Amino acid sequence: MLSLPEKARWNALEDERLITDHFQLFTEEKTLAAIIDLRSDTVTRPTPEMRAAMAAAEVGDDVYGEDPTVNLLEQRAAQVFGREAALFVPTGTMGNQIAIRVHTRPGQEVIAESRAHILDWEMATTAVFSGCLVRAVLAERGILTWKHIEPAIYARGAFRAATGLIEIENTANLAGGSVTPLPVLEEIWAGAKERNLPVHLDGARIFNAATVLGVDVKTLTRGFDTVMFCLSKGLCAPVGSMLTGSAELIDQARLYRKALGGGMRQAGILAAAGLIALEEMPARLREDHANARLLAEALAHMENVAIDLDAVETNIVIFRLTGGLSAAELVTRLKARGILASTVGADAIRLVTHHDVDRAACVSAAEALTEEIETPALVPQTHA
Ligand code: TLP
Repeated sequence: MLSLPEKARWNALEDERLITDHFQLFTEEKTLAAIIDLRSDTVTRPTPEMRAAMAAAEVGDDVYGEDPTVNLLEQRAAQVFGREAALFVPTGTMGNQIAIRVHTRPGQEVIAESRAHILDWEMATTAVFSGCLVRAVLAERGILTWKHIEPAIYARGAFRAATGLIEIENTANLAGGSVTPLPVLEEIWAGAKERNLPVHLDGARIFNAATVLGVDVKTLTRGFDTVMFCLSKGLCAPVGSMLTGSAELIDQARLYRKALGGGMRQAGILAAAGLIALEEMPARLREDHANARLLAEALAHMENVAIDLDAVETNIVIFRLTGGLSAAELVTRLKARGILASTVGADAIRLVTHHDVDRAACVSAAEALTEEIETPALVPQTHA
C-alpha cells in the first residue's frame, strides 16, 4: 500500500502526465486543423454538438431492437425518405451490398455505370456475397439514362445471365460528383417497372444532389425500391449509413446485416451523431459546393490542366494534368505544403470539399495548386 505522502506524490505525477497528454493531444489537433484535407468528405470529424449528443445518448442492445436512439434514427430516416422502414448500417458499402443481396439471386447481373462505387470500390462483394456480376455501362458524366440501361437488360434465357437489378449512383462520385436530374430518374423508374426490375440507389451523397436540384430527398428518391445514403460523408457523422425501403425488404436486410457482422449493440452512441447529421447538416452542403466551384475555376485557368467546369456541380472536383507532371508527383508536392489530395488515375486528381475545409483553406489550396502545377517540371539536362 502507498503511504499518504507517496500517494500524494503519485497523484501529482499522474496529474502532470494527464496535463502533458492533453497538451500533446491539443497540439496534434492543432496540426490536424492546419492540414487542408481534400482527399474525401469521409474525413470530416463529428461536430461539437455531435460529440455532446453522443456522450448523452440513451442506449440499449440494438440486436434486440432495444436501442432507443437507433430506433429513433431509423424512424426519422424512413420519414424523411417517405419509406416504411430504415436500417442503420455501419458503412455505405454494407448498405449497398445488403440491398444487392436482397434484390437478386446468384447468377444474375446488376446494371451499373462503369465507374460505380459498387464496381470499383467495394472489394468485389457483389460477386462474393450475392453471386452476381456487375454489368458496367459507360455513360457521359456517369449519368445513366433509360437509353443506356434498356439495351443492357437481359431477360431469363438459355444463353445469358438475366438482369436482377439496376443500380444508380447519385451523385456519381468518380464521374466528378455529377447529379442525375429527376426527369432522368423518372424515366428509369417507369422503364424498370415495365420490365419488372428493382432499382437501388447508392445515394451516399443524395443530399448533395438534392441541394443542387432544389428538390427534397423524398421526391428525388421516390421511385427506388431501396435507397442507401451516408451520414458519415458531407454530413459529418463519425460512422454510419442508412438503408431505406419497404418494411418487408428492411426486415430481410436486418438479417443480412447480422450475417455480415453488422449488428452493433449499443450503437445509439453513433446514431445520436447520425440524427444531427440527418436533421441539421444537409442545410450547409451548398457551402461545400461553392468551395468546390472556387477550386474548379482556379484550375480551369491553368494551362496544364484539363477540367470540365460544367461537370463540377457538387463537392467533388476531378481534373487531369496535361503538362507532364504526374498525379502522384503533384499529390507528393501538395502534401509537403500540408494539402492532401487523391490520385484517381496516372494523370487525374480528385479534390473533395467538406465541413472541415473552409473558404480560406480552399483559397490557400487554389494558390498552392497554381504554384505547383504551373511551375515547369524539371527537365533533365543533356550535355552536348
Ligand atoms: N466513397 C469513398 C471511397 O470509398 C472511394 C470516397 O472517399 O469517396 N457509395 C459511394 C458513392 C461512395 O462514394 C462511398 C464511399 C460509398 C458508397 C461507401 O461508403 P463507406 O465508405 O461508408 O463504405
